Amino acid sequence: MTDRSDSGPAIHIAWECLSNFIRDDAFAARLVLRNDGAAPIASGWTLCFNTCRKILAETVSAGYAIAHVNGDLFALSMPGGGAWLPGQTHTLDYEALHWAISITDAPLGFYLLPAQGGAAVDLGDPVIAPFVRPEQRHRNRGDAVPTADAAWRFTQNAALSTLPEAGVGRITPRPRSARFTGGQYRLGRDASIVHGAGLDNEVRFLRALLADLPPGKGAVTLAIGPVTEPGHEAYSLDINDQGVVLRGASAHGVFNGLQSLAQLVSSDGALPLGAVQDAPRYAYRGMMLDVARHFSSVDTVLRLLDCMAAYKLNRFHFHLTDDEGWRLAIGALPELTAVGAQRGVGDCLPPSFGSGAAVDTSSGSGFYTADQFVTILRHAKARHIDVIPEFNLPGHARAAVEAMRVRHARLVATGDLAGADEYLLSDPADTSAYESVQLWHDNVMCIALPSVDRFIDTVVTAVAALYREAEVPLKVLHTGGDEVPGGAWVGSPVCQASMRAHGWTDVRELRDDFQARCRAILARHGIAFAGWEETALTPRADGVLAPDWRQAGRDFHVYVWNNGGLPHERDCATELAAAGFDVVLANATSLYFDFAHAKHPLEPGYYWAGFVGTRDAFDLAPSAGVTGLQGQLWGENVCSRARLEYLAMPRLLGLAERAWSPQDANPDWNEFANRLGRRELPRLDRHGWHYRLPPPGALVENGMLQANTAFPGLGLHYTVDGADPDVTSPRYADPVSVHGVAIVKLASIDTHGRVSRIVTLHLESP
Ligand code: TNX
Repeated sequence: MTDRSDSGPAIHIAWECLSNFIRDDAFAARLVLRNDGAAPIASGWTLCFNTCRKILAETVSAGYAIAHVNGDLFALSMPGGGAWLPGQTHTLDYEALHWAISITDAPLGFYLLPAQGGAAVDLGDPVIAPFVRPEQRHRNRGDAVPTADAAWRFTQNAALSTLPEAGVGRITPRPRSARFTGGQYRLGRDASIVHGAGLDNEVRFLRALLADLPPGKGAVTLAIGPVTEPGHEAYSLDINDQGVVLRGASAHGVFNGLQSLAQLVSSDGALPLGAVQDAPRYAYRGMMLDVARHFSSVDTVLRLLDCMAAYKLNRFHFHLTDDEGWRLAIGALPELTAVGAQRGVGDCLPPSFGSGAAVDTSSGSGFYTADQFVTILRHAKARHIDVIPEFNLPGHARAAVEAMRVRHARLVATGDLAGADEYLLSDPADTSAYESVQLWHDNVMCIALPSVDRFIDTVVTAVAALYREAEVPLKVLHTGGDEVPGGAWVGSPVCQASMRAHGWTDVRELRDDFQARCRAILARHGIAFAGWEETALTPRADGVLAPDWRQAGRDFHVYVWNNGGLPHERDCATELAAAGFDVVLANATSLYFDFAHAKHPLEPGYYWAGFVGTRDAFDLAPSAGVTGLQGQLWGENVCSRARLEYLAMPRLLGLAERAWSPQDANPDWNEFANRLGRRELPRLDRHGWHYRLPPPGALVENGMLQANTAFPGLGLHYTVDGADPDVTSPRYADPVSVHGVAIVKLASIDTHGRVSRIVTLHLESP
């Protein structure tokens, strides 16, 4: 047995939201900290942690101090306090912005910094008190959004019904036309493949598909040729008693048809006789993954690409850099990953989002080597997915800024002053005071420095070389451009000198010039410019934001996240498209898949623009003139592969349906919900996807338990003896008498026995 005193300090941490009703835009919280170690913790300790909720320093209980370090990192101390004795508890209250109604709002990633510079000790996340009282469950007194509890879900699901087999589409996203005539054709593992030129890649996918079937014959023909539907992604699929003929307008069309074929074939090789004619509604059907806030391994990325391909998504927006991480090795600038891809206590970036003090084990550390990045590009290419890399400039750039500061210091120390300045991204004399949305104070590049242009050119050159190595064209590079905090640049002597020299009076002109330089650098490399909506909007003479006509053009790709966010309820995407920009709709209210699926304390994810259910993506009515749609997986809460998959799915299918399927004034949610419950979720189970299993809706009325599910067909099990449900528990079909029962527990269960969040109903004692 290990003696506790050998294993270092142990601190039990509990956190509770006391109330969101203290004011409209602040809440009160309590931290309870107990020294569970055998030894006292010497006076002068600091307890650091992350929280997305800005703590108001002046509200902290007397005797304690909580300082904002930077970003989401805070430091709690006890100025003048004595040693922290074994068994001793510190209880302190504080207030913070804006509210806390879910686990995502709790602080996390605690670590102890002992006095006198001892090594940091990771303590993990707190025990979070359940959010039960109204003042814990709602953002403020005026928050009328109901909690997504069992009764609420029951009402939401009540309009759904189980459709007859023939009423449920077989292909997702729904194709333009699919007619099945009855009868089957059987494909076996040894089926013959006849194909034309240029389809080796598609033949490989077909072989892999056939390899999963039982032994047997059959015939599949793959060809590139004319099809009835328009566009290079179109395909036609004919299944008759002679075999399968799949024709695509291009290899990509054939690939799309293979995804449909894979959905049609059952595990015994049976295919329905019939014909499919299909083509996408939008050219751009994307997913964005942010690997900066939390790193995702190569395997996790490849899995996401596989899933995207299965649902005919064709653009992967790879958010590679942000304040909290730079994830791609750039040979010429080793600090970018040596410093910028590591988080923890040390010569690297500070812990964020609970990533902890230990650099090596931190979920905030990691990057792709050049070879790994090429692997990702090739994997995407084989699936006809274009990878759009994003390097976020000039804000959201702290990882790069910090890394280049370290590089600067290294070269200054060797006396190489010119070399030191070569890639510096910040002005050492900058006194600008600003705070970004994510609470950083130093995350904006000093855009008047020529070294910033050199940096961009060096990075773009390196990235272009990786694309060449992967034999993939680099057509578009996303430069971010979002959320630059007001106040940046105004205190920088370098920026001020540049503005004087050009006769500019507003930092806006400096920024416009920077963006023009960026576009020129990209143009020299033959790459089109992309950015978030901020890059395409500019204030009119009256100060109101509007599309920047000077920049408009199809080679300018703008990603709209704040649709409706222009003043006067104007539709930003429509206006930008009308102005001539190439617009991708990526709006927070329907397509931010980092948001919580529903308003529930245990549902992970942000919700600053609302809660986003699968139906929100499915129901989206895209703005006129857009090139396509994209789902966003911002990474603050993507702390593991399981979490990534939980957040992505099944919303990704709602996105795919809306982006591919023909426009439909009345999208049939019931049919789609049946398709998910009966076809697609079981298919995802076969690949071990950790999609979100919706907890059942349930209520008890007159002693009868009634339950339902968001996706008809999904297994719904219950117990009445207090045990947690599993696949062996009774499966709910019809209302059940629960007279005399004290506790009912329900869960959705997938075809492999994976259990959703458990729903517990405490019944009145009889
Ligand atoms: C806003 S909207 C961001 C990201 C965050 C995200 C979290 C936009 C372009 N930027 O930096 O990760 O919200 O939901």
